[in-house]
Amino acid sequence: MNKEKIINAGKIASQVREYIKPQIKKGTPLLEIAEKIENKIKELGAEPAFPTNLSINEIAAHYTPTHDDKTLASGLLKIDFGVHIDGWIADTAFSIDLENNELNKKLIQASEKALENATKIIKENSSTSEIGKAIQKTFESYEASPIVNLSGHSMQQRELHAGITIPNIDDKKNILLEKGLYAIEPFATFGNGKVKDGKPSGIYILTDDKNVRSPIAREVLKLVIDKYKTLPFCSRWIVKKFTTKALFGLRQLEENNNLHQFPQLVETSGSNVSQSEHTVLIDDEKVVTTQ
Ligand SMILES: [Co+2]
Repeated sequence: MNKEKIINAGKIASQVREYIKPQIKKGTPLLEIAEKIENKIKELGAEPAFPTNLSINEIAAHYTPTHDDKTLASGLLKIDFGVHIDGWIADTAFSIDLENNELNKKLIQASEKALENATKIIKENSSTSEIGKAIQKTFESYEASPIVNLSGHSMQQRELHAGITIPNIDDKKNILLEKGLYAIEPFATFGNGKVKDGKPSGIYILTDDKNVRSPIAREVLKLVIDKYKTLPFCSRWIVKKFTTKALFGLRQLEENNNLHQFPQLVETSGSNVSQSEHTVLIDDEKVVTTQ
């Protein structure tokens, strides 16, 4: 692990969060918010670790604006973004209520408090289920439920989900955490507490670098292999580089199984979802890198 790069990525993520927060109002185009976040990350000397997720209400995750997106910020908005320096990732998220709605506010308090409690207890050798239990208990005190099929995750260089799951419930698996880099991300709802796949998100990840026929698909594939490698990217970034003609290339790459496209994740009962997230480095000491 490169501790210096991990810490710096975390610092940049918190700077970007404080920069964007006051600029998000009801009616702000999501496209503008995403571009501002991603441009600021680059201005501060890092790269986005994945496309900015701006998910509204019952969409829990994986909404990123398309190149021509017209959606305006509203409702319970989750802002989830990542920063990387040489593949070392900081992953952070926060939620905003743009409706002055008491239930939305309560959900946001619940996920913030759950995150606070989880980051307090996480350490080397803590059990993943204990962390999940702390999150679940916090939610119960707000009469909210966790999204049981979304969870925190370990991270490695250029690997956003590196194998270990940090659940938002007591899943009884009791995996003991080693030194490493972890994202904790409680999602709260008053609904069913489960997400299902929704529409395609325009967020992709490379799954196979095998050859593809069409020239534009080849060009896109080369960029993905060289630039994004094993990290997620989106159609908006590809269109920016190659114009809209690249959308055909993306479709081909998906059909040829070079790329996996993530679906949006939607709460099954259509209820609003809040999310809070920090990245924690567990080394000789513990550092919440994105705080
Ligand atoms: Co995450």
